[in-house]
Amino acid sequence: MKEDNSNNNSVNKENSIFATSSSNGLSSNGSANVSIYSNVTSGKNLKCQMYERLSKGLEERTGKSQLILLLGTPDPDAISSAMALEYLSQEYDIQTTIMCFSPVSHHENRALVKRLGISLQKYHSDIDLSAYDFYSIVDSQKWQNPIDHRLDEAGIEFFAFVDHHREDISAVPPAYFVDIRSNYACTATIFSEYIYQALPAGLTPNDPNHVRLATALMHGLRSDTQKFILATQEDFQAASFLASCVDSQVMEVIERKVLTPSILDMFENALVTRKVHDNFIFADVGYVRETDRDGLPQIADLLLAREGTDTVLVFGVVEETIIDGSLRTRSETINPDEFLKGFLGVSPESGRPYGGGNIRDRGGFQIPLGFFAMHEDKNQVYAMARQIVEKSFLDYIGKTGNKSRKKNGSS
Ligand SMILES: [Mn+2]
Repeated sequence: MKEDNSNNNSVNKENSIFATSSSNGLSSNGSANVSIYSNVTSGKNLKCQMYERLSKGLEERTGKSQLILLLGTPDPDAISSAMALEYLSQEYDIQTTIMCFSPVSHHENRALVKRLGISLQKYHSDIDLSAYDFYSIVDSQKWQNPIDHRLDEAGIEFFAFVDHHREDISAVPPAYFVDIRSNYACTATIFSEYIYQALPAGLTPNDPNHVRLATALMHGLRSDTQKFILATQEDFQAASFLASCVDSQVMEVIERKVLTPSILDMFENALVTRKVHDNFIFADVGYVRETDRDGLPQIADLLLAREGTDTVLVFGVVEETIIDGSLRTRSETINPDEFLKGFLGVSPESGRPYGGGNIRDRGGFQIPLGFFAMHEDKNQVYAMARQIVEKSFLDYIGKTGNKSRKKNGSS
């Protein structure tokens, strides 16, 4: 496992895509050395070398302070990956703060955080970022984040970007270390491999830190692979490496299905408002608090269980300011990413699509109410939001004008 340091980009000439990015202006050590590990199915050597590169980077930052950013709603894959990076960083006396921008709302994620004593710092504009030397982003399709400009101003270096998503990887994140493996089902697997490299003696069931880490990573892995249905060979290998240290009792508690009273209320609303169009269900749940936002995909899953239904779209208005929706499908023909981008289009302000998803079974969308959120009559605002979403949806599936609302009975 020899790593040629300095500015050598040719770690593996056969399998990987490597790109050199110029310095983002934040790095103190000249031009960043960026590697994208993509579509690699073989090459143990490369895995070693990616870890070597990461650990060398951490070593160079010994004693410094790191911020790990979780973009979007923190999920088990992101949380466990951040824990693993924190663990690897401890070896070099690096202090880590894991920061998120949305609250942890899904029951499973709250249980994960609580049971394993994970400390997540919710971002607030009062937080003094100058206390940090560098930042990393794990498990995110995007590297652009809500505090880009603040990090930039404070001169905080973009250190690592590690992810598994299949989105466009042509825009290389301007980080010192980039590892994107689109042939993996989750980021937890990439971090399990780093841990494997970092611990030649393996994980020890007697070490509480190892048990905590292995349990979190296994949960991240199970969650992103839908309990291994989507798992690749690499994911199974990672799971087998973690297995001996997983606390199955904790895992059982974390994965226990619980619906909070407010999510049951949302479900009740969804049952009342739902409209069935052939194998589609369209439903809305009313106004939703941000902490209950994660209830939307759970409700979509519940409605998807209805016989004869293969696609569900559920939305609500979160914190009175944003229409937030979730799509679930088991249709053979619907590609959620295409569907959501097609039916909602692109935001004229940001130039980005309102929604998106994976190609298989799930997606989501967010439409800010903007100016209209200030209107006093909340019922009217809600009715308007619903009308717009529903009309676009019906137009898109070619059902305009067909009001086949079913209040009770067969559906
Ligand atoms: Mn993930």
